[in-house]
Amino acid sequence: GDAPAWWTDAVVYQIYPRSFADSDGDGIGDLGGVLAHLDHLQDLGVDVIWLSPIYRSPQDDNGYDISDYQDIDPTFGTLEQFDELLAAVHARGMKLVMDLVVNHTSDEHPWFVESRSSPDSPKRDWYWWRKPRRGMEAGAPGAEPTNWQSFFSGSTWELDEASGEYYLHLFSTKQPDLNWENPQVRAAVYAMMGWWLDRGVDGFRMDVINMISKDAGPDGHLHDGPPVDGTPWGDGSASYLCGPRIHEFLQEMHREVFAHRDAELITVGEMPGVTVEQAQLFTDPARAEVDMVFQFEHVGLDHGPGGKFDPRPLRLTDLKASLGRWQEGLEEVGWNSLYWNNHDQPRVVSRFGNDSPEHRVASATCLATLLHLHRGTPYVYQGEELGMTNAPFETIEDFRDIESLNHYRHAVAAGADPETVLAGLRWSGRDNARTPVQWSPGENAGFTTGTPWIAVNPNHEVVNAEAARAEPHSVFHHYRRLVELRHTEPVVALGDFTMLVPHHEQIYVFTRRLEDVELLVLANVSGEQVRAELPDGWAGTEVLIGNRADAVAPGEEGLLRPWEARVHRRT
Ligand code: ISL
Repeated sequence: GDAPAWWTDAVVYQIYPRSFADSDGDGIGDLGGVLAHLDHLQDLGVDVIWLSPIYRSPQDDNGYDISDYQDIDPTFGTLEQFDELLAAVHARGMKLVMDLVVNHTSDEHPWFVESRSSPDSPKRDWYWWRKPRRGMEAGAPGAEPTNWQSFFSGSTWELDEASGEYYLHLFSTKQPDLNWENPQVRAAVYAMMGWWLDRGVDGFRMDVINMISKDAGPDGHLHDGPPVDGTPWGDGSASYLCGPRIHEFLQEMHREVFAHRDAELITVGEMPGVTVEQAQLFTDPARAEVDMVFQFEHVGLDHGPGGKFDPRPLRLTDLKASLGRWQEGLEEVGWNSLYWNNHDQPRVVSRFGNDSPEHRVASATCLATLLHLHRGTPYVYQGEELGMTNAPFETIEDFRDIESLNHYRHAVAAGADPETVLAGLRWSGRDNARTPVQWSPGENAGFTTGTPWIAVNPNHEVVNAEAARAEPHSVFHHYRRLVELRHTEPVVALGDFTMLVPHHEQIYVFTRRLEDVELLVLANVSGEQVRAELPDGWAGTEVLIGNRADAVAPGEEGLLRPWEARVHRRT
């Protein structure tokens, strides 16, 4: 067949600019801060940097609400600075991927301002405008066109008083959904994407891209969804996740934007709710849609019946079953992306590991080893390579994220116990991932000389880049070795995957094989010592990488220490 795509042995590093590094003392990270820390990324060895949105934006959802796709928000810098950053990234042999947020715009985007100006506006149809429910007064309770609940609490519909019509917003009221049924919308988006590619960017991470096709029958009618317990709302996801035209739209985008370019680009579609079967279609190269998708199955395994703010403990067998199924499902066609963290998820060392001083480094490196030895393209989220933890938020005033603040307001108004709601936010809130990157043990962790927009985690005195870079057995150096391994051992990138002992609740074991090279990955995902005999033929084999400085002769004692992970190699 064809040579494997360049991104099969690449590692991507995600920057959330607001929280990465501040260069001008306003307390908010910016492009100057990114430029100042490129050495750190080059030392880590990553191939690609994905920048969360830096476009002009009112920052209602930290930049995922865009009011100008072709300018940089003054908070982050200027287009000139962006060009400088892009050149610096390229000069270091890395690539730069932009966040593409085109399911919705900001309500302050000129397209929406024009659309809202009148029902007769030529851009009215660029968004989803609907009359009140039949026979009901605009604004009356229950008069929303459908019962859908927003991702950020409340209805997905906001009434525009002037016209008496509602507009759809799956996320905040300031994030109206674009109407992809309208060919002008699609053409405008493709032109904008081409503008960035012409400028030299190397691809896109596509925000909630499986939500752009809504299931509106021929008459444009949208349907109610099943009720969501404890709310007046319904779950509309059947009408907007992987809707009827999603593959058509992505194929068209590929044709219009990517097909005629011969640069080495990368596309990854963020797709909440996507199944393995759907992902096979999205990532089959023959269909020309996207290179890979972010799936959400493994980050939902510790959600209780009440959703993400209703936590329950993870069962390792569930995690293995899920990731194993994705490995198998995308073995023949398509490709996996691999991640524990991003700007929407709590920190993995606090979530699936153990962030106590005793276990933090071992559990962070154990989880890293597991993820990076799967088949797929790994994504490292800023601070993950330092073993950064969740934050000690106390009161609701400590939170900044619109999702958390809205959830608190709605839940408490509906009668929930505020302490219980806060406990859920502390566990799952997105702000856990958004506290400033901890560069040094000094003031504000070296993030800013001003007042940080969200509090720095006090554990920066111990957990920081300066300390991690100086300590050979740190989380940072372990990540660096894992990235290097992917570049030097073809079996890590391309080998097939076989899960072993799927029913064991503490150990995670699998093999990878490419021609005559075979790897055995063995990890104790618990804080207790466990018995783990090496499978036949593995005794005495070379240990490629392990996460314990005091590694004993591999496997000879038949024990794995707490959070121990090892990769054996044989030929
Ligand atoms: O964390 C979530 C809310 O519970 C996710 O469902 C999240 O909203 C979903 O992954 C979509 O995320 C993306 O689009 C959002 C933005 O807020 C997120 O930061 C972004 O990653 C809207 O643009």
